[in-house]
Amino acid sequence: MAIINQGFGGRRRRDDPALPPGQTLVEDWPVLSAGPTPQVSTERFEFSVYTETGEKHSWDWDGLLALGVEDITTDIHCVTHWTKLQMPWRGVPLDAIFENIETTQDFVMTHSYGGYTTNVPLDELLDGQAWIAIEAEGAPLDPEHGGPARLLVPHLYFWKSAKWIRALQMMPDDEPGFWEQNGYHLHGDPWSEERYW
Ligand SMILES: Nc1nc2c(c(=O)[nH]1)N[C@H]1C(S)=C(S)[C@@H](COP(=O)(O)O)O[C@H]1N2
Ligand SMILES: [Mo]
Repeated sequence: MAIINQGFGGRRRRDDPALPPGQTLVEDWPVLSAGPTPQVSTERFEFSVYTETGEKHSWDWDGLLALGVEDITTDIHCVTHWTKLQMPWRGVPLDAIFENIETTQDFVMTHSYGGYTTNVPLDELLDGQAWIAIEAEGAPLDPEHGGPARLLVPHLYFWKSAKWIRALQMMPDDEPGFWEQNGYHLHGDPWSEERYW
């Protein structure tokens, strides 16, 4: 009789409909940072949106939270093949941030403390698709995971969820950010495996 050792293959849960193609389930939460962790205090924190008119819309920490914090439960998918299911987060929806912002431009470059950038189409940040996250798994975000605040765009690969978020810059055209200039896909949909280009 054959002994079938499911081993790691068993944990891949290949048939799990929540697992995008090529992804493997993790229970822990890996840290992936392209550089050192910037120390950003909530006292010094400022988040801004820059539009094509040169206008700057800014919020300090309390002003950001005053926009309204929501509970989110979502899966996250890293391009390095790990997926974490049903993570509890808390954050401010981008819908609240853009409520009083006028722009005709369709693309956003995100800017982080520390210099990281990534590009996302504006319409993929709205309608309940993205948040400025301030808590995960019931606690304030650890600095290594982007605390005090990071972008959370869970329907795209996790490199789009910029840690230590500082600003969003409106753009007329889609331009590559840090990883996109280094071979990652401009868009990054995990369900169609938009990993590299
Ligand atoms: N500012 C910044 N944001 C970032 C990164 C980074 O290096 N710097 N790495 C990205 C990548 S590739 C991934 S997979 C996730 C990892 O987030 P985590 O370390 O909280 O798991 O953050 C993304 N956001
Ligand atoms: Mo990543």
